Amino acid sequence: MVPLPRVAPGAEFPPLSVGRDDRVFVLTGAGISAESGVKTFRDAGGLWEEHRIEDVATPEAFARDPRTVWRFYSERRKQAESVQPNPAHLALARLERRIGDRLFLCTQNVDPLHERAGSRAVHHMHGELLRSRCDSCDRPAFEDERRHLEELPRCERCGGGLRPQVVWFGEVPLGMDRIYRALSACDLFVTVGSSGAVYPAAGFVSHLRHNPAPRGNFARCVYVGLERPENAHCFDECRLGKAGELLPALFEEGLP
Ligand code: BV8
Ligand code: ZN
Repeated sequence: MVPLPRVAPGAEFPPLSVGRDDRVFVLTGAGISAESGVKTFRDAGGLWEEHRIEDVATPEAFARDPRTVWRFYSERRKQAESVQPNPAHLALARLERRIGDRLFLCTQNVDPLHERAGSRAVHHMHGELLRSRCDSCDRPAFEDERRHLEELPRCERCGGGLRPQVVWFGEVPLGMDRIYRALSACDLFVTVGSSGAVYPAAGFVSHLRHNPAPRGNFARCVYVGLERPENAHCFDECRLGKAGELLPALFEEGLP
């Protein structure tokens, strides 16, 4: 029986200690970018211009009405130009500088804020807003900050249609094998700012509940965010508060 999580304001918890051999898996969601001015999915009420997000962010929607989908992503590309990382992103970049490849930073976000904060190894499991790829040929995804509001963008190589390099509902997230390898090796799992509504990301913590780490221990699972997530019961602790306020002091100072 998994004990219920301790749910309390983040300030009531001591910093997380990270041992010199400990491996840390951090999963971030839209909540980490909220203080940078990027709308979360919930704040948008799951809506964008009277479309349900699940209806705009699907391959079927793109096949049916690529202009509306490109408008949705072009709006977000425009917003991405002016947003800056907040103290939460900067805290994770600092953690990477301290523990190097013992940190696996996996984000559900398609914004570039972790990179802008200085994080070097970021795994975008749902893709990246500022990249596009061809829907017809195997040309690799490429940097593309352009907004496509009128004519549909064409691939220079084959003339096929371009699409945003993001993972839509119904599509397989990127690098799942890498993710599960990092999950099964971690001693500490932290989710920051995710409502725990979208799978498989929301299921990572319960995967850890049922699969011990190599040294036989079970990873410690900590949630940091404004409100209890839907998968709160899988965590050991839920530290409530804003990511920008809690992350800078989340990991014990003077890590090895
Ligand atoms: C897949 C890219 C098979 C595009 C995204 C029925 C039941 C269960 C599952 C399903 C089902 N029917 C279908 C499914 C599967 C489906 C799914 O989960 N649907 C949901 C709607 C039920 N999932 C999929 O289709 C996935 N693919 O399953 O393939 C498979 C499975 C396993 C292995 C292999 C193959 C693909 C999903 C990816 C979709 N693409 N993004 C784009 O961005 O446009 S998802 C998108 O929504 C985000 O990337 C993110 O993942 C999700 C939003 O979630 P959050 O990040 O959590 O954001 P949210 O707004 O919800 O919450 C914000 C939180 O922050 C809140 O809790 C809030 O309190 C907190 N917060 C706010 N401010 C702050 C804060 N916290 C801290 N500080 C603050 N200041
Ligand atoms: Zn092409």
